[in-house]
Amino acid sequence: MLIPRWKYIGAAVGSLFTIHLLLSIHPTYREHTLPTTVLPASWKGSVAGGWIPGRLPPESTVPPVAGYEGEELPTMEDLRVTDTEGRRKANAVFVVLARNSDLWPFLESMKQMEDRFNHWAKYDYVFLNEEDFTDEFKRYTQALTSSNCFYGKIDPSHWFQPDWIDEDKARKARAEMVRKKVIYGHSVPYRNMCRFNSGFFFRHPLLEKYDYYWRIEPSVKFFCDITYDPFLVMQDGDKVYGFTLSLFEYVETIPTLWDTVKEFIKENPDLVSEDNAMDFLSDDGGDTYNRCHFWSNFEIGSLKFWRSEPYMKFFDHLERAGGFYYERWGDAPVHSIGAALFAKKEQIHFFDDIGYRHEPFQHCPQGEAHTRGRCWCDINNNFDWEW
Ligand SMILES: Nc1nc2c(ncn2[C@@H]2O[C@H](COP(=O)(O)OP(=O)(O)OP(=O)(O)O)[C@@H](O)[C@H]2O)c(=O)[nH]1
Ligand SMILES: [Mg+2]
Repeated sequence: MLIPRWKYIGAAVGSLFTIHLLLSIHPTYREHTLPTTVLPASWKGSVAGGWIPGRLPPESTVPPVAGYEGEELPTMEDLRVTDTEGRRKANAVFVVLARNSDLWPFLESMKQMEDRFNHWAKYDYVFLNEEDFTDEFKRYTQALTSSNCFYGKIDPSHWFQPDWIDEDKARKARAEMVRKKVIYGHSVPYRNMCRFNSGFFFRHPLLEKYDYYWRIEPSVKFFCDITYDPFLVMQDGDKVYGFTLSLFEYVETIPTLWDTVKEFIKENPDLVSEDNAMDFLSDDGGDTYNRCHFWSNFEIGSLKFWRSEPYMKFFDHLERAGGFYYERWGDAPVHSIGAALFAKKEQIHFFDDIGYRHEPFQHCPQGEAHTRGRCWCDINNNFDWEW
């Protein structure tokens, strides 16, 4: 028989336990009373940057990434319980082409990339410039990330207008574009930038050891938390080019680009992929270019693809035609045409759930993807179906 005093203690403990069970129905209460809350932070496996395990949506509520059927995508559980050292990573890097004067606008982009993705993904950065980066540029960029930043100078032959370009002809073309009010029509540095991005960035020695890159520009916005690794989507899905926005090119900047492309196709039919995305580029089976292109200020791509024979030969052909200086061929149509012709169409990936803005357009994920990414963009401001 129980001594009466023990009877009361037992009843009190029982009541407290029942109340605790009832209160545990509430997630906030549950989160703060989990036994793991007394463990040291390093044991809890929270992802660097302080994600609280209890706050992450359960894995079952995270739908698979659109277009990605592989089984190797890291689950929320993987992200929760492993630190960077233990996480499977792609051989990838952020690539930033910038002037020293781009420092502060670039930090805006970089801070968002770190907060949305790289604080846990921990990919390195490669910065490229035709001049030496200043100590100030290096100090403030490196300070924003715990990953490594590498700073490279561009070989002058990869940047400046080549000697064999007829400067008289190029000057006249620029003057004509100024008359037609074509954006950046006057600018030689802009043309250097387009040519470099089209055919040279992936040959820079600092990028040699990497397979994938993500291009970031100054003053862009990343609206949503990126809770999976887009580089692994590229690698595991054998993708070569990823985009978030596509639009039409200004026709005045590319009057002879498509004829030059058609010449190349005619001379090198075997280099064109059988299952290509010509239908994205042309509405009449390749006769004319419909001016569609992926907006290359956002790109997640394969460096190996740009370095492969078909694209290198293609770029050489465009380079010899001189259109980077006699017209104002942009790296966006050049990359888009390259990806569409020399890759299979399923190797081009739409990162639908990455909210992104480069003035004046933005891609804002819709519906469930907006909630899942905790996006802050206005769902009504979405360029997908405009133009
Ligand atoms: N080092 C270097 N980088 C440049 C130069 N011109 C442009 N860039 C970089 O190349 C990228 C594209 O240039 P932008 O000026 O942003 O071109 P855009 O996106 O077509 O035009 P905006 O609407 O002005 O953004 C950015 O990352 C720039 O920082 C240049 O002369 N030197
Ligand atoms: Mg830009």
